[in-house]
Amino acid sequence: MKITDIVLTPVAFRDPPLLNATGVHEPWALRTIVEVHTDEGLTGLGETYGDLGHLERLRAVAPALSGVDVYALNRVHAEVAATLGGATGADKHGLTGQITPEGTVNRVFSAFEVALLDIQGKAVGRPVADLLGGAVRDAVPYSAYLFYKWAGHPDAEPDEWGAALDPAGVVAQARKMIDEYGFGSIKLKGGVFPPEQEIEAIRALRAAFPDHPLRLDPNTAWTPRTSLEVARELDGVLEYLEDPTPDIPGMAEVAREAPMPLATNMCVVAFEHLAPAVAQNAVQVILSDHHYWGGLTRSRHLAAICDTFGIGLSMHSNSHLGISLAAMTHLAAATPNLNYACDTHYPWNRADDVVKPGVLSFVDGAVPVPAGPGLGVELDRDVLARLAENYRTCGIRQRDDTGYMRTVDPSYERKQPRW
Ligand code: GKR
Ligand code: MG
Repeated sequence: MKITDIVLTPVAFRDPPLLNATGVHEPWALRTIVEVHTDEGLTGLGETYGDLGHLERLRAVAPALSGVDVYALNRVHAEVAATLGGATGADKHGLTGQITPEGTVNRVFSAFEVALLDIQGKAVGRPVADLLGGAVRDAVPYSAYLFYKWAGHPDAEPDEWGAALDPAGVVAQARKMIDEYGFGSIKLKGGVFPPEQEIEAIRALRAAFPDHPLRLDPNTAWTPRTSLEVARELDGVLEYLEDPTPDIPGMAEVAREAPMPLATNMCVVAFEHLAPAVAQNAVQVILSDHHYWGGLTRSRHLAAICDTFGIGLSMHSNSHLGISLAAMTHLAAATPNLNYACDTHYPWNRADDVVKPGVLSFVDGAVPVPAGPGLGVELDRDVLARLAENYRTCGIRQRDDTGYMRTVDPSYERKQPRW
Protein backbone atom coordinates (compact mmCIF):
# COMPACT_ATOMS: atom_id res chain seq x y z
CA MET A 1 0.00 0.00 0.00
CA LYS A 2 1.55 3.29 -1.09
CA ILE A 3 1.25 6.93 -0.03
CA THR A 4 -0.50 8.93 -2.76
CA ASP A 5 -1.07 12.30 -1.11
CA ILE A 6 -0.46 14.15 2.14
CA VAL A 7 -2.70 17.01 3.28
CA LEU A 8 -1.35 19.35 5.94
CA THR A 9 -3.88 21.67 7.57
CA PRO A 10 -2.60 24.28 10.02
CA VAL A 11 -5.25 25.03 12.64
CA ALA A 12 -5.76 27.50 15.48
CA PHE A 13 -7.87 26.77 18.55
CA ARG A 14 -8.77 28.78 21.64
CA ASP A 15 -6.28 28.72 24.50
CA PRO A 16 -6.76 30.33 27.92
CA PRO A 17 -4.23 32.82 29.36
CA LEU A 18 -2.05 30.20 31.04
CA LEU A 19 1.06 31.62 32.69
CA ASN A 20 4.48 30.04 32.56
CA ALA A 21 8.17 30.87 32.99
CA THR A 22 8.40 32.68 29.65
CA GLY A 23 5.11 34.60 29.59
CA VAL A 24 1.52 33.67 28.90
CA HIS A 25 -0.39 31.61 26.35
CA GLU A 26 -1.83 33.64 23.48
CA PRO A 27 -5.59 33.41 22.72
CA TRP A 28 -4.86 30.93 19.91
CA ALA A 29 -2.72 27.80 20.00
CA LEU A 30 -1.47 26.32 16.73
CA ARG A 31 -1.25 22.73 15.51
CA THR A 32 -0.97 21.02 12.15
CA ILE A 33 -3.38 18.22 11.26
CA VAL A 34 -1.83 15.61 8.98
CA GLU A 35 -3.84 13.38 6.63
CA VAL A 36 -1.93 10.71 4.70
CA HIS A 37 -3.86 9.14 1.79
CA THR A 38 -3.04 5.82 0.13
CA ASP A 39 -3.69 4.00 -3.13
CA GLU A 40 -5.96 1.55 -1.26
CA GLY A 41 -8.29 4.25 -0.02
CA LEU A 42 -7.16 4.21 3.62
CA THR A 43 -6.27 7.49 5.28
CA GLY A 44 -4.14 8.01 8.38
CA LEU A 45 -4.20 10.93 10.83
CA GLY A 46 -1.44 12.76 12.66
CA GLU A 47 -1.22 15.92 14.76
CA THR A 48 1.88 17.99 15.33
CA TYR A 49 3.20 21.49 16.08
CA GLY A 50 1.83 24.42 14.12
CA ASP A 51 4.70 26.90 14.29
CA LEU A 52 5.60 28.15 10.84
CA GLY A 53 9.16 26.80 10.71
CA HIS A 54 7.88 23.30 11.52
CA LEU A 55 5.00 23.60 9.08
CA GLU A 56 7.44 24.57 6.34
CA ARG A 57 9.58 21.53 7.12
CA LEU A 58 6.49 19.28 6.96
CA ARG A 59 5.56 20.86 3.63
CA ALA A 60 9.07 20.32 2.26
CA VAL A 61 9.07 16.63 3.24
CA ALA A 62 5.53 15.65 2.17
CA PRO A 63 6.19 15.40 -1.62
CA ALA A 64 9.24 13.18 -0.99
CA LEU A 65 6.96 10.60 0.65
CA SER A 66 4.72 10.14 -2.34
CA GLY A 67 4.86 6.52 -3.54
CA VAL A 68 6.53 5.27 -0.34
CA ASP A 69 5.11 2.04 1.15
CA VAL A 70 3.11 2.67 4.34
CA TYR A 71 5.13 0.00 6.19
CA ALA A 72 8.51 1.50 5.19
CA LEU A 73 8.96 3.63 8.30
CA ASN A 74 12.76 3.44 8.13
CA ARG A 75 12.63 4.78 4.59
CA VAL A 76 10.27 7.56 5.66
CA HIS A 77 12.75 8.53 8.40
CA ALA A 78 15.58 8.54 5.86
CA GLU A 79 13.54 10.67 3.43
CA VAL A 80 12.80 13.17 6.20
CA ALA A 81 16.48 13.36 7.17
CA ALA A 82 17.59 13.71 3.53
CA THR A 83 15.04 16.42 2.77
CA LEU A 84 15.86 18.45 5.88
CA GLY A 85 19.60 18.09 5.21
CA GLY A 86 20.71 18.97 8.75
CA ALA A 87 18.29 21.89 9.24
CA THR A 88 17.66 22.66 12.89
CA GLY A 89 14.49 24.04 14.44
CA ALA A 90 14.71 26.73 17.12
CA ASP A 91 13.28 26.86 20.64
CA LYS A 92 11.74 30.29 20.11
CA HIS A 93 9.35 30.10 23.07
CA GLY A 94 12.01 28.92 25.51
CA LEU A 95 10.13 25.90 26.90
CA THR A 96 11.41 23.19 24.60
CA GLY A 97 15.06 22.75 25.49
CA GLN A 98 17.90 22.47 23.02
CA ILE A 99 16.71 21.38 19.56
CA THR A 100 19.29 19.39 17.62
CA PRO A 101 19.35 18.38 13.93
CA GLU A 102 18.42 14.83 14.98
CA GLY A 103 15.59 16.21 17.12
CA THR A 104 14.36 18.28 14.19
CA VAL A 105 14.16 15.17 11.97
CA ASN A 106 12.35 13.29 14.73
CA ARG A 107 9.81 16.10 15.18
CA VAL A 108 8.90 16.00 11.50
CA PHE A 109 9.08 12.22 11.18
CA SER A 110 6.76 11.73 14.17
CA ALA A 111 3.84 13.47 12.46
CA PHE A 112 4.00 11.09 9.49
CA GLU A 113 4.87 7.99 11.53
CA VAL A 114 1.71 8.31 13.64
CA ALA A 115 -0.44 8.70 10.50
CA LEU A 116 1.23 5.65 8.94
CA LEU A 117 0.66 3.57 12.06
CA ASP A 118 -2.98 4.69 11.93
CA ILE A 119 -3.13 3.33 8.36
CA GLN A 120 -1.37 0.09 9.30
CA GLY A 121 -3.83 -0.45 12.15
CA LYS A 122 -6.78 0.22 9.88
CA ALA A 123 -5.35 -2.20 7.30
CA VAL A 124 -5.19 -5.08 9.76
CA GLY A 125 -8.20 -4.05 11.84
CA ARG A 126 -6.20 -3.60 15.06
CA PRO A 127 -5.62 -0.63 17.40
CA VAL A 128 -2.25 1.12 17.19
CA ALA A 129 -1.43 -0.13 20.72
CA ASP A 130 -1.41 -3.66 19.25
CA LEU A 131 1.16 -2.61 16.66
CA LEU A 132 3.35 -1.41 19.54
CA GLY A 133 3.35 -4.74 21.33
CA GLY A 134 -0.12 -4.68 22.85
CA ALA A 135 -1.75 -2.67 25.60
CA VAL A 136 -0.60 -3.50 29.13
CA ARG A 137 -3.35 -1.26 30.56
CA ASP A 138 -6.91 -0.66 29.34
CA ALA A 139 -6.89 3.00 30.29
CA VAL A 140 -4.05 5.52 30.63
CA PRO A 141 -3.96 7.73 33.75
CA TYR A 142 -3.33 11.45 33.16
CA SER A 143 -2.56 14.15 35.72
CA ALA A 144 -4.48 17.35 36.38
CA TYR A 145 -2.24 19.95 34.74
CA LEU A 146 -2.72 23.19 36.69
CA PHE A 147 -1.57 26.61 35.57
CA TYR A 148 -1.50 29.99 37.19
CA LYS A 149 -3.80 32.00 34.97
CA TRP A 150 -5.59 35.26 34.49
CA ALA A 151 -9.38 35.27 34.67
CA GLY A 152 -9.49 35.86 30.93
CA HIS A 153 -7.48 37.28 28.08
CA PRO A 154 -7.05 41.05 28.21
CA ASP A 155 -10.19 42.80 26.90
CA ALA A 156 -12.16 39.53 26.97
CA GLU A 157 -14.76 38.15 29.36
CA PRO A 158 -13.46 35.83 32.12
CA ASP A 159 -13.37 32.21 30.94
CA GLU A 160 -15.04 29.26 32.68
CA TRP A 161 -11.90 28.57 34.77
CA GLY A 162 -11.49 32.04 36.28
CA ALA A 163 -8.28 33.38 37.77
CA ALA A 164 -5.65 31.32 39.60
CA LEU A 165 -2.99 33.67 40.94
CA ASP A 166 -2.53 32.47 44.52
CA PRO A 167 -2.74 29.21 46.51
CA ALA A 168 -6.53 29.47 46.91
CA GLY A 169 -6.99 30.00 43.17
CA VAL A 170 -4.74 27.05 42.37
CA VAL A 171 -6.65 24.79 44.77
CA ALA A 172 -9.98 25.92 43.29
CA GLN A 173 -8.70 25.13 39.78
CA ALA A 174 -7.52 21.71 40.96
CA ARG A 175 -10.90 21.03 42.55
CA LYS A 176 -12.76 21.91 39.35
CA MET A 177 -10.46 19.82 37.19
CA ILE A 178 -10.54 16.83 39.51
CA ASP A 179 -14.32 17.02 39.94
CA GLU A 180 -14.75 17.05 36.19
CA TYR A 181 -12.12 14.50 35.14
CA GLY A 182 -11.31 12.45 38.25
CA PHE A 183 -7.53 12.94 37.96
CA GLY A 184 -5.51 11.04 40.56
CA SER A 185 -2.34 13.16 40.40
CA ILE A 186 -1.57 16.85 40.05
CA LYS A 187 1.06 18.90 38.26
CA LEU A 188 1.48 22.63 38.82
CA LYS A 189 3.18 24.70 36.14
CA GLY A 190 5.50 26.98 38.08
CA GLY A 191 8.25 29.46 37.28
CA VAL A 192 5.66 32.25 37.36
CA PHE A 193 5.90 33.67 40.88
CA PRO A 194 8.82 33.78 43.33
CA PRO A 195 9.51 30.23 44.56
CA GLU A 196 8.19 30.89 48.09
CA GLN A 197 4.73 31.55 46.62
CA GLU A 198 4.82 28.39 44.54
CA ILE A 199 5.91 26.38 47.57
CA GLU A 200 2.86 27.77 49.36
CA ALA A 201 0.64 26.71 46.47
CA ILE A 202 2.04 23.18 46.60
CA ARG A 203 1.49 23.06 50.35
CA ALA A 204 -2.10 24.21 49.83
CA LEU A 205 -2.61 21.46 47.25
CA ARG A 206 -1.15 18.91 49.66
CA ALA A 207 -3.57 20.03 52.36
CA ALA A 208 -6.55 19.94 50.01
CA PHE A 209 -5.60 16.68 48.26
CA PRO A 210 -3.62 14.63 50.80
CA ASP A 211 -3.45 11.51 48.62
CA HIS A 212 -2.70 12.96 45.19
CA PRO A 213 0.92 12.71 44.02
CA LEU A 214 2.15 16.26 43.27
CA ARG A 215 4.65 17.68 40.77
CA LEU A 216 6.00 21.17 40.24
CA ASP A 217 7.52 22.34 36.92
CA PRO A 218 9.12 25.80 36.79
CA ASN A 219 10.62 25.26 33.30
CA THR A 220 14.21 26.08 34.42
CA ALA A 221 13.26 29.32 36.18
CA TRP A 222 15.62 28.66 39.10
CA THR A 223 19.36 28.57 39.72
CA PRO A 224 20.75 25.29 41.11
CA ARG A 225 20.91 26.93 44.54
CA THR A 226 17.27 28.05 44.49
CA SER A 227 16.27 24.65 43.12
CA LEU A 228 17.88 22.95 46.10
CA GLU A 229 16.20 25.29 48.55
CA VAL A 230 12.81 24.50 47.01
CA ALA A 231 13.61 20.80 46.87
CA ARG A 232 14.44 20.75 50.58
CA GLU A 233 11.28 22.70 51.45
CA LEU A 234 9.17 20.22 49.51
CA ASP A 235 10.89 17.08 50.76
CA GLY A 236 8.24 14.38 51.11
CA VAL A 237 5.65 16.48 49.28
CA LEU A 238 6.57 16.13 45.58
CA GLU A 239 6.70 12.86 43.66
CA TYR A 240 9.13 14.63 41.32
CA LEU A 241 10.48 18.09 40.64
CA GLU A 242 10.49 18.89 36.92
CA ASP A 243 13.18 20.99 35.18
CA PRO A 244 14.03 23.24 38.14
CA THR A 245 17.22 24.52 36.47
CA PRO A 246 18.73 24.67 32.96
CA ASP A 247 20.93 22.07 31.30
CA ILE A 248 22.33 18.67 32.18
CA PRO A 249 25.22 19.83 34.43
CA GLY A 250 22.87 22.14 36.38
CA MET A 251 20.31 19.38 36.83
CA ALA A 252 23.11 16.99 37.90
CA GLU A 253 24.23 19.48 40.55
CA VAL A 254 20.68 19.67 41.94
CA ALA A 255 20.09 15.93 41.63
CA ARG A 256 23.12 15.15 43.82
CA GLU A 257 21.37 16.59 46.87
CA ALA A 258 17.66 16.88 46.05
CA PRO A 259 15.58 14.51 48.18
CA MET A 260 13.15 13.72 45.33
CA PRO A 261 13.66 12.55 41.71
CA LEU A 262 14.21 15.23 39.07
CA ALA A 263 12.25 14.98 35.83
CA THR A 264 12.81 16.68 32.48
CA ASN A 265 11.31 17.59 29.17
CA MET A 266 13.95 20.28 28.63
CA CYS A 267 17.49 18.99 29.12
CA VAL A 268 17.00 15.48 27.70
CA VAL A 269 14.91 15.91 24.58
CA ALA A 270 16.88 13.91 22.00
CA PHE A 271 18.70 10.58 22.00
CA GLU A 272 22.10 12.29 21.94
CA HIS A 273 21.31 13.86 25.35
CA LEU A 274 20.91 10.46 27.00
CA ALA A 275 24.56 9.47 27.38
CA PRO A 276 25.66 12.65 29.20
CA ALA A 277 22.49 12.66 31.32
CA VAL A 278 23.06 9.06 32.41
CA ALA A 279 26.79 9.63 33.00
CA GLN A 280 26.02 12.59 35.28
CA ASN A 281 22.88 11.08 36.85
CA ALA A 282 21.20 14.38 35.97
CA VAL A 283 17.61 13.14 35.76
CA GLN A 284 15.68 10.32 37.37
CA VAL A 285 12.52 10.66 35.25
CA ILE A 286 12.34 11.47 31.53
CA LEU A 287 9.17 12.89 30.07
CA SER A 288 8.63 11.09 26.84
CA ASP A 289 6.67 12.90 24.14
CA HIS A 290 6.26 11.17 20.81
CA HIS A 291 5.98 14.53 19.01
CA TYR A 292 9.68 15.17 19.55
CA TRP A 293 11.14 11.76 20.40
CA GLY A 294 10.42 10.64 16.83
CA GLY A 295 7.04 8.96 16.99
CA LEU A 296 5.60 6.00 18.80
CA THR A 297 8.21 3.38 17.93
CA ARG A 298 11.16 5.59 18.87
CA SER A 299 9.38 6.54 22.12
CA ARG A 300 9.35 2.84 22.93
CA HIS A 301 13.11 2.75 22.24
CA LEU A 302 13.42 5.60 24.74
CA ALA A 303 11.37 3.54 27.20
CA ALA A 304 13.77 0.61 26.79
CA ILE A 305 16.76 2.86 27.43
CA CYS A 306 15.11 4.28 30.54
CA ASP A 307 14.38 0.77 31.73
CA THR A 308 17.99 -0.24 31.15
CA PHE A 309 19.38 2.64 33.20
CA GLY A 310 16.72 2.62 35.92
CA ILE A 311 15.27 5.96 34.83
CA GLY A 312 11.55 6.57 35.35
CA LEU A 313 9.30 7.53 32.48
CA SER A 314 6.46 10.02 32.37
CA MET A 315 4.88 11.91 29.46
CA HIS A 316 5.04 15.57 28.45
CA SER A 317 2.38 17.59 26.68
CA ASN A 318 1.81 20.92 24.93
CA SER A 319 -1.51 22.51 23.96
CA HIS A 320 -3.08 19.79 21.80
CA LEU A 321 -6.19 18.19 20.35
CA GLY A 322 -7.60 14.69 20.23
CA ILE A 323 -5.44 13.07 17.55
CA SER A 324 -2.45 13.70 19.79
CA LEU A 325 -4.38 12.47 22.84
CA ALA A 326 -5.27 9.25 21.00
CA ALA A 327 -1.64 8.69 19.93
CA MET A 328 -0.36 9.44 23.46
CA THR A 329 -2.89 7.00 24.90
CA HIS A 330 -1.98 4.13 22.54
CA LEU A 331 1.71 4.70 23.24
CA ALA A 332 1.33 4.92 27.00
CA ALA A 333 -0.94 1.86 27.02
CA ALA A 334 1.74 -0.15 25.23
CA THR A 335 4.68 1.04 27.37
CA PRO A 336 4.94 -1.11 30.51
CA ASN A 337 7.42 1.18 32.30
CA LEU A 338 5.47 4.38 31.76
CA ASN A 339 4.96 4.42 35.48
CA TYR A 340 3.67 7.95 36.17
CA ALA A 341 0.38 9.57 35.12
CA CYS A 342 0.91 11.42 31.82
CA ASP A 343 0.64 15.18 31.35
CA THR A 344 -2.10 16.54 29.12
CA HIS A 345 -3.31 20.03 28.24
CA TYR A 346 -6.51 18.52 26.80
CA PRO A 347 -8.93 19.95 29.41
CA TRP A 348 -7.78 23.45 28.37
CA ASN A 349 -8.38 22.86 24.66
CA ARG A 350 -10.92 20.09 24.28
CA ALA A 351 -13.82 22.44 23.44
CA ASP A 352 -12.22 22.89 20.00
CA ASP A 353 -11.31 19.26 19.37
CA VAL A 354 -11.13 18.19 15.70
CA VAL A 355 -11.94 14.61 16.63
CA LYS A 356 -15.55 13.43 16.38
CA PRO A 357 -16.98 13.05 19.89
CA GLY A 358 -17.61 9.68 21.48
CA VAL A 359 -14.22 7.95 21.48
CA LEU A 360 -12.04 9.98 23.84
CA SER A 361 -13.21 10.28 27.43
CA PHE A 362 -11.77 10.51 30.91
CA VAL A 363 -12.92 7.92 33.39
CA ASP A 364 -11.46 8.44 36.89
CA GLY A 365 -8.67 10.53 35.38
CA ALA A 366 -7.74 7.92 32.77
CA VAL A 367 -8.46 7.71 29.04
CA PRO A 368 -9.67 4.28 27.95
CA VAL A 369 -7.58 3.10 24.99
CA PRO A 370 -9.59 3.69 21.80
CA ALA A 371 -10.61 0.29 20.48
CA GLY A 372 -9.44 1.10 16.96
CA PRO A 373 -8.74 0.16 14.28
CA GLY A 374 -5.68 2.40 14.04
CA LEU A 375 -5.82 5.39 16.38
CA GLY A 376 -9.57 4.85 16.58
CA VAL A 377 -10.46 8.51 16.01
CA GLU A 378 -12.11 10.31 13.09
CA LEU A 379 -11.86 13.90 11.94
CA ASP A 380 -14.86 16.18 12.36
CA ARG A 381 -14.62 18.02 9.02
CA ASP A 382 -16.79 20.95 10.14
CA VAL A 383 -14.55 21.62 13.13
CA LEU A 384 -11.43 21.19 11.00
CA ALA A 385 -12.72 23.81 8.54
CA ARG A 386 -13.54 26.18 11.40
CA LEU A 387 -10.09 25.79 12.99
CA ALA A 388 -8.38 26.19 9.61
CA GLU A 389 -10.31 29.44 9.15
CA ASN A 390 -9.18 30.52 12.65
CA TYR A 391 -5.63 29.89 11.52
CA ARG A 392 -6.08 32.02 8.43
CA THR A 393 -7.50 34.93 10.41
CA CYS A 394 -5.79 34.81 13.84
CA GLY A 395 -2.52 36.30 12.66
CA ILE A 396 -0.37 34.04 14.86
CA ARG A 397 2.22 31.95 13.01
CA GLN A 398 4.64 31.20 15.85
CA ARG A 399 3.94 30.69 19.53
CA ASP A 400 5.25 33.71 21.42
CA ASP A 401 4.31 33.67 25.11
CA THR A 402 6.92 36.32 25.91
CA GLY A 403 5.77 38.74 23.20
CA TYR A 404 2.15 38.35 24.29
CA MET A 405 3.07 39.02 27.93
CA ARG A 406 4.88 42.16 26.82
CA THR A 407 1.71 43.50 25.26
CA VAL A 408 0.32 43.56 28.81
CA ASP A 409 3.52 44.34 30.70
CA PRO A 410 6.09 46.02 28.43
CA SER A 411 8.76 45.68 31.12
CA TYR A 412 8.48 41.86 31.15
CA GLU A 413 11.78 40.14 30.35
CA ARG A 414 12.46 36.48 29.68
CA LYS A 415 15.05 35.16 32.13
CA GLN A 416 16.07 31.56 32.63
CA PRO A 417 16.93 31.22 35.47
CA ARG A 418 14.94 34.09 36.97
CA TRP A 419 15.33 33.31 40.71
O1 GKR B 1 1.92 25.00 27.94
O2 GKR B 1 2.97 26.62 28.94
C1 GKR B 1 2.86 25.47 28.63
C2 GKR B 1 3.90 24.49 29.08
O3 GKR B 1 4.89 25.18 29.82
C3 GKR B 1 4.52 23.74 27.93
O4 GKR B 1 4.92 24.64 26.94
C4 GKR B 1 5.68 22.89 28.34
O5 GKR B 1 6.33 22.40 27.21
O6 GKR B 1 4.07 21.48 29.43
C5 GKR B 1 5.33 21.67 29.12
C6 GKR B 1 6.30 21.28 30.18
O7 GKR B 1 6.02 20.34 30.89
O8 GKR B 1 7.38 21.87 30.29
MG1 MG C 1 7.96 20.35 31.83
